[in-house]
Amino acid sequence: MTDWKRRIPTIMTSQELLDRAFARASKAEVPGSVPFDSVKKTNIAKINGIGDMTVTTLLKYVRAFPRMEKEDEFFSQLVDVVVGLDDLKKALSSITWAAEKASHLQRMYLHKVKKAPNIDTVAKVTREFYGRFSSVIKQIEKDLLFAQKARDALKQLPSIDPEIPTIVIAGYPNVGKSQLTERISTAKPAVAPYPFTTKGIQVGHLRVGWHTYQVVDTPGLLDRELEQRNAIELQAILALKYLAHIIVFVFDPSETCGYTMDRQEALLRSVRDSFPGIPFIEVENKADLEWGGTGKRPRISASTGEGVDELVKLIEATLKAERLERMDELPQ
Ligand SMILES: Nc1nc2c(ncn2[C@@H]2O[C@H](COP(=O)(O)OP(=O)(O)OP(=O)(O)O)[C@@H](O)[C@H]2O)c(=O)[nH]1
Ligand SMILES: [Mg+2]
Repeated sequence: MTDWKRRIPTIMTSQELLDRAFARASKAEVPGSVPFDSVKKTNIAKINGIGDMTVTTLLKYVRAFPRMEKEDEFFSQLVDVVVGLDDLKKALSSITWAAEKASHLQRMYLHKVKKAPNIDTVAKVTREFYGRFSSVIKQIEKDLLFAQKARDALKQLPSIDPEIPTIVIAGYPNVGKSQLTERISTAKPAVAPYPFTTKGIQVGHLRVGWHTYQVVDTPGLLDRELEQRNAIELQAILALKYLAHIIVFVFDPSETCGYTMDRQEALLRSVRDSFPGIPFIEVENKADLEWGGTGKRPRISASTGEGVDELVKLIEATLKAERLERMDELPQ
């Protein structure tokens, strides 16, 4: 991922673009040999000022968005889920269209002003330019608004380094994934006592000895078919699919999350089926509460920290075993 995040400027509305351009143009005043000459030169300066400023700004917007063809699969799919790739492309191509149209009007009306035989015609032709130019910019009102919304959404996407081994924390909503992420990594995700607190992917780092790992907190998943998943859940699926070197699956046997263990177990089975070959670590969270637990898995408490050090050791050992396995696969 490049530095595009810093590059995308605030996208102005049609009205703001026009107000800014017309305000600047209203100050233009070019002296001439005779009044007719001065009016002509002044209006030429106004048309150029309005046209240049707006066209440059529109093209700057279009160029600031990342070129999806150049981005990796994970990123472009994430943008698709969060923003909608087709909608984004449509908005950007409308903005490009408006820039071209505006530039065309600018050239056409410059010519008309130059050819105008008298002051009245210059004024009339210039007014006509204002009208047509404004109408083009107003036509892309909704595209500019969309681009602004997309910009805000893109800026919130995490920066993920594909080179760093990545631990993805998954499970039902409200089981304590974010609390656990916060405990083991530098991430500071929101933790709250209701489902779907986490609405996007969050990334933190975990340092163990010489190694640094990425820890990715994901939105909660319900046990249901892929087609029924909403945009929030789909982000979790993308993280599992593209980023996970290891999946830590969190259970809440206290069921204070609001979901039964049966449903949580069913989700684990379906996630395991969907991502074969990725090592899973299953943990039972909220050990500080009064619950029996199943006795099948390590017990932890993301709240008190109980069992968390052991979990980190287990993650390390599992990733190390993975590394060795991969080295075995290399040609000798
Ligand atoms: N008692 C207890 N409560 C916990 C523990 N871990 C998390 N919680 C509480 O469970 C609730 C949900 O925690 P989160 O970390 O937001 O859960 P999540 O899985 O990230 O939830 P979503 O983002 O909504 O999917 C919060 O009220 C936490 O304080 C724990 O180990 N013990
Ligand atoms: Mg969360």
